[in-house]
Amino acid sequence: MASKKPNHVVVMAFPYGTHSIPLLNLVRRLAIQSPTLTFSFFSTSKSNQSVFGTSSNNNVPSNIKPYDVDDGVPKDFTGPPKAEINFFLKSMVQNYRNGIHSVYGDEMKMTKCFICDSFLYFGSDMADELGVPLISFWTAGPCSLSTNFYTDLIRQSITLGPNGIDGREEELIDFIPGLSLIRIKDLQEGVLYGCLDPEFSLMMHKMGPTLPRATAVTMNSFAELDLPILEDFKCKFQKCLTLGPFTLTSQNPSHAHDDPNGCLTWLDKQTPTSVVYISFGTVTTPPPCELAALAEGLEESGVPFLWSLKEYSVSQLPNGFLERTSKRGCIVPWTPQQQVLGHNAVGVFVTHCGWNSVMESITAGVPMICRPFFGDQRINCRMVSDVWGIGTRIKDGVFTKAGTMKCLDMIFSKDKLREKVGALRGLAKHAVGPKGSSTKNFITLAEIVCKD
Ligand code: U2F
Repeated sequence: MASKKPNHVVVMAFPYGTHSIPLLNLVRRLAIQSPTLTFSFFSTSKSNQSVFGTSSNNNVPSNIKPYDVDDGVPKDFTGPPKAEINFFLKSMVQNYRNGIHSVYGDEMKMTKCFICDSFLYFGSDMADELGVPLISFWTAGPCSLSTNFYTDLIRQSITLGPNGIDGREEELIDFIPGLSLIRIKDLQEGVLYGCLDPEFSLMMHKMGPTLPRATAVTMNSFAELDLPILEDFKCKFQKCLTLGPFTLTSQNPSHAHDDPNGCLTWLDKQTPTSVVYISFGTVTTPPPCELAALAEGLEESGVPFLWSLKEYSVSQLPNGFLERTSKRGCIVPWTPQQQVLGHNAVGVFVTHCGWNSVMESITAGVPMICRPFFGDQRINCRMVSDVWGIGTRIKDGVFTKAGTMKCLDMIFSKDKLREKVGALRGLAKHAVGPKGSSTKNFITLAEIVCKD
């Protein structure tokens, strides 16, 4: 740290769900562009190990340095993962400050810029204290950022009586730009009703007012997907930069080349657009009764399927299902999803609507059957089905045998959905092309982060 000019970028990652990987993808692009800057990537040891420690990520540029921050979990703690997150949330403000201070000491003045997961709202105070730019990175879509940003307005505009949202689930949030088809029941827990976790809701509520303080709010999306929402953000934030889809821009797609379970070889043997691909991301597993119903629907439909299913859930499938479907089904604990979706054999994606999965499905031109569970997934699902028209939600919100069969039949018989997702795929490719919106936005971002 002997250089006179500030040349350090402090990166603060949120260590749960699929947050660190897209942030690292963004930082990797910036680090390659600016080899004289050092990017210090702060996250918990567990998250850093999974992101930096895997073979697929070992070509991280040498000017990105991972550093661990305390996860707040007591040493002898043996409770569930949810409780671990709670320890993290309760102590994160001080733990990030301590972690960063232990690396920089008195050299904080060498900090040129902060790049923070938007969840880590306290990044704006840290950047202000040093008088340097803050880049806020939102790992989900513009739609869910909007409902988080407008939480107070939503609470003021919709007064709930003693019955909560009962009977009002279908009311539209049409007073927010771009959200005219979003219903009350699509909102994230904690915005107007429900509570996933008090600490988590508090974090999200604190985040909203800090966004206009960021020099730029960035996200893994592309401008053409959500024009009205992004137009509104342009008036509210100093800069709003869509930079994706990252599937098309990342220099080294994370775990894209690892296929230890032979999924791609299996797909090679299937006919084009015939396979149902199923995955519920990194956090969620449907309850056993829904897993069974989904399996029954797949079996009865007679479709070929590739299912990313955690090992402990396989025993919850109906008796004899694996044997009966072994000739046309492949169940594995992990797939190289980006490549799977990009394979011409895949015809539909059954998804929980995590944002990364939605982006990956759009860039691959694959329509979706949505079964959202929590957080932003319901609003993402509404965008997929009602706004963009590139998929369908599972009937009645949960998997049943009949509902699954109906959705499969609908997706395979309606070319319109496939055409629409194909058109969005074209726009996404254009966005990252030489004159595209995401390319221009990345140039703007690089100027903020890298300029002398
Ligand atoms: C949280 O979402 P998840 O991590 O559960 O889900 P996604 O955002 O869809 O990300 C899953 C990633 O894991 C990859 C897949 C995605 O990049 O390609 N993957 C894989 O490569 N192979 C597999 O077998 C299974 C998955 C949260 F729950 C969501 O609500 C948020 O939208 C999301 C982003 O903030 O984080």
